[in-house]
Amino acid sequence: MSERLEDIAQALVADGKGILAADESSGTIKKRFDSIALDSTEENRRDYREMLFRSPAMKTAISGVILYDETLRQKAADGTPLVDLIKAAGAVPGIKVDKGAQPMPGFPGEKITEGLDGLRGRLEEYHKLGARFAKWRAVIDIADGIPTWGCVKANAHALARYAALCQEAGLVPIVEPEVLMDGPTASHDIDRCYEVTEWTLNTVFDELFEARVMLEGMVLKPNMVIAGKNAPKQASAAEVAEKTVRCLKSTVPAAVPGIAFLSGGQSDEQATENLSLMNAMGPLPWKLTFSYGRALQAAALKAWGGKRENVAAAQRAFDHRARMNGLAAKGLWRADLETAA
Ligand code: 5MM
Repeated sequence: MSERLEDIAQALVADGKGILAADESSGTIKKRFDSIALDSTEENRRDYREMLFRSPAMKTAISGVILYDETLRQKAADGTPLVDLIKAAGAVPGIKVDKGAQPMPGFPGEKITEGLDGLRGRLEEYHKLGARFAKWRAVIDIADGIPTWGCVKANAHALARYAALCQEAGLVPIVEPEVLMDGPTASHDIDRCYEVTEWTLNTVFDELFEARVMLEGMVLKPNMVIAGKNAPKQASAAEVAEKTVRCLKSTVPAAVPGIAFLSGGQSDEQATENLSLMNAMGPLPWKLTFSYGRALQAAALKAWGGKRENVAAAQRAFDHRARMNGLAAKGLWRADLETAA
């Protein structure tokens, strides 16, 4: 595979494919396993991820996989490095490199993502271990008086510093500024989400420009423009699609090859439907696809339940969601395909 950043970025947003976000940190994967009453041991985490990476849809619908540090170093039960399973499926291995969102001093209720110290050295090692792209997530919450300019600016600046370091190391940066739909309050309407997302993305692209990040060699991972999960009035899929595309068109330069959404707490089908509607609105200046964690994995995790005898059923569940989202990335998903399956 080409080592050019532009080519890697294009591969990540290849037609009908998207990214599997499997980079849950130790705390998050524990929460996921708690939901199926399974201990979060190193072996269980390995078995779960190996099951996903060996699923048939990896070859047809998944362009890349975002891993956590532990997974990048892990071997499958038969001794094959998990990274090699991903490559054998024709997908690109990636790595989460932020150290998580921490309370921002002086800004009650807001967070700043940490992890820039020593990042250059870590990226060099991750490249040697086979990663060809990276991910950094900034978290922006919406509540009374929140977000503040200080929080938006600091997070955008960190994203740009991270992206520049990635490109220096030969890794495509996935730039993820997530405006939360499921934060502590989450009662905002879709128009407030539009306003905050537009503000955040404008600030992020200003910072990327100032940090001399090559836009052709990156992928944006934003939230959709959507109401908070506790909002009394939820927007229709058509409204989410229309407002998201409008917001992105007014903030994301056409030089960016692709945009891969996070699912953010939407239901599996909602995340698929919204993406499909957006792609059906084309032509668009960039590819629009998925980089889902929960919306790709939830059904598979439940079907698996931590039991070896359920592996085939869990892989079928994962394949189905990956295939539905692959269709959505081309604007070709239909509700009846869900029930037909
Ligand atoms: C898979 O979850 C990722 C890691 O989260 P933590 O660092 O909090 O453990 C997360 O960044 C994820 O990649 C994105 O939020 C997309 O996942 P969803 O579930 O929102 O599609």
